[in-house]
Amino acid sequence: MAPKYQGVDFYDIDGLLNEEERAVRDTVRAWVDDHLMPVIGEAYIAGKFPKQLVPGMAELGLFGANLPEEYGCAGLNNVAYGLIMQELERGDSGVRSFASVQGALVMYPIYAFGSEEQKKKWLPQMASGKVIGCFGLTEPDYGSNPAGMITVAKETKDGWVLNGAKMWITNGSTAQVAVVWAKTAKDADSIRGFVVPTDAKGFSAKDQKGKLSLRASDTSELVLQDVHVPKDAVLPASGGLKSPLMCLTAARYGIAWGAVGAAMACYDEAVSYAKTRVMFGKPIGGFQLQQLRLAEMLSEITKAQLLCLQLGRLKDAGKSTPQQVSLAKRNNVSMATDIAREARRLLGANGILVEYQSMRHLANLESVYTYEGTHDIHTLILGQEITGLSAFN
Ligand code: TGC
Ligand code: FAD
Repeated sequence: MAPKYQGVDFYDIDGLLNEEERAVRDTVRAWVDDHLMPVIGEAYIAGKFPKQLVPGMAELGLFGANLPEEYGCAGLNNVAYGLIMQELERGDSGVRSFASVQGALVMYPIYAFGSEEQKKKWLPQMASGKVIGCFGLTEPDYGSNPAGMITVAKETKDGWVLNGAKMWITNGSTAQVAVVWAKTAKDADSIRGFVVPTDAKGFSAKDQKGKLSLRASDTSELVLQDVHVPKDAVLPASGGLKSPLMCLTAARYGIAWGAVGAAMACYDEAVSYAKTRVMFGKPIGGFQLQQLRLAEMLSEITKAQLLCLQLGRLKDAGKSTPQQVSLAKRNNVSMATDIAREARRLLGANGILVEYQSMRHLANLESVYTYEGTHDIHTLILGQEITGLSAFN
């Protein structure tokens, strides 16, 4: 099915993609236009994730799409996976978030650190969207510095008992399963991941109210009060802060691509508006000031697209580093936020309406700027890589 939307592609990046990558992108592109775009404005105003989209996303294989087919996943390469994230976020960051959390933050740790039994039990059900997951790392007092977490898991005769609270957890109130990170002793090296069914006694989730950003996504606080889980709830190969940080690298990679999608949506909206809105007797796109805006947008999007593609090729070759992922997340989210703001301004008063997209993307991108490592934290990660000196504390 040919998508209606043709995309921003000033440098023929399409020509650098293989047939499968293009086909995946076009399929998701058409699905976003047909199924996501008609409902997203209403979901955003209602402040709820449009969960009726989940079966369609699962059918297209969008959950954990770069994980192997033997576990019910699509087994795509990382460029195709990135293109999925780009197209989803062209629709809405909250919908991309849903897929990121499900795939990179819940399915990936089960795949990377889980036992064969855990993989067989959870991955096919999550790929098919029958089970929704959430990822509990952040705590009320430990956001950028998860090493300080106070959630604990105490080993007992027949399992583990978890106590603590997690904050800002995407899908927290809708998930059937949570990957919860907890200390098994005092130090960060003792951090381990636990697969916790959300109907376990002592587990509760409460939605965060009053969000002015990422409104079409459910965000919750998790409380774990004497939650008993069996011995095999621990992810056996997890150990130390490095394990959750590896998950973050997987998710940040998708976000770098996703941000390009949000920027593309805003650019398209701005171009179309500039050509049709007449003021002082001619389309506003005929004024130099607006052309500067559009030229800057196109330049930044093109650079970000090339950055993502090379990062994806490096990842597929097993050569990408967490620091390269940080650079892409930091650059692309900042770029997309700037473009969304400029597009909104170009649209004048109409730019503040939900019927248009730019303001929704702008508000969403403020969350994306903060989660998965704030812009500042990625600056410090790069600073450390460049100088060999840590400036975190
Ligand atoms: P540090 O001593 O630097 O590292 C501990 C160990 O981990 C290794 N490592 C990484 N490995 C893989 N990927 C990464 N990104 C890694 N960063 C570090 C490191 O080499 C070391 O390994 P080893 O073998 O020596 O033990 O740890 P630190 O405590 O100094 O922390 C560093 C810092 C500040 C960069 C890290 O804590 C950090 O990234 N903080 C930001 C927290 C964050 O991003 N939270 C996100 C929560 S989840 C979320 O937001 C989901 S949003 C929903 C959505 O995705 O849509
Ligand atoms: P803080 O760490 O308190 O930072 C506050 C400010 O201080 C920021 O500007 C930061 O950049 C700055 N700062 C912090 N440390 C330094 C430093 N060393 N040097 C200079 N400046 C510094 N978490 C999960 O675990 N799972 C999820 O599913 C999830 N989903 C989320 C969804 C949404 C919508 C949002 C907004 C957040 C989500 N998060 C999730 C949490 C997110 O990862 C954290 O908000 C983020 O890591 C920042 O933590 P914080 O909000 O506590 O900010």
